[in-house]
Amino acid sequence: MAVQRTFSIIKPDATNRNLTGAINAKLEAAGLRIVAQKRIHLTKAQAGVFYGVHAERPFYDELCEFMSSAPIVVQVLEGEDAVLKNREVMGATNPAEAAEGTIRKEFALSIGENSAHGSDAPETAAVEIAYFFSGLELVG
Ligand code: DGI
Repeated sequence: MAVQRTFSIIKPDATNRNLTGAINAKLEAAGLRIVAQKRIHLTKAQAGVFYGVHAERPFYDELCEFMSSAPIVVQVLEGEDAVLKNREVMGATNPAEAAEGTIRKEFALSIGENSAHGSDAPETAAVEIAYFFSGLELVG
């Protein structure tokens, strides 16, 4: 597997509890390199565009409220098999089902307030990276 890039978010529940460094330590320990990172505060409409694929789901409004409730840290991670590796470090969506040592097992509060986002495929990663970063901001 070649070097890949993926998109990651440290979500409001985690920034609120000052967990950015703790989460970054787990990402870096897994061999993922943070090649871009910034702290932003989304509007609800911006969160809605990002999660547009979930627009018909019952939790969509709650999700957009949550993602715009406090600052987030958006990141581009680079490494071998980065998409899958980041999904592994993040753990299952529901923290009750997340494996030991994962970000969501250790830090997530609930299935909604689950501390981290990671792209689910290289194609999604490219779209998500382009939503938040310009090429000049990616410093590999
Ligand atoms: O890729 P994931 O973040 O693991 O999961 P996903 O793409 O299925 O869902 C995106 C986010 O939507 C997830 O991180 C949290 C939220 N979500 C998913 N399922 C539920 C949910 N939020 C609530 N409140 N209830 C759900 O069942």
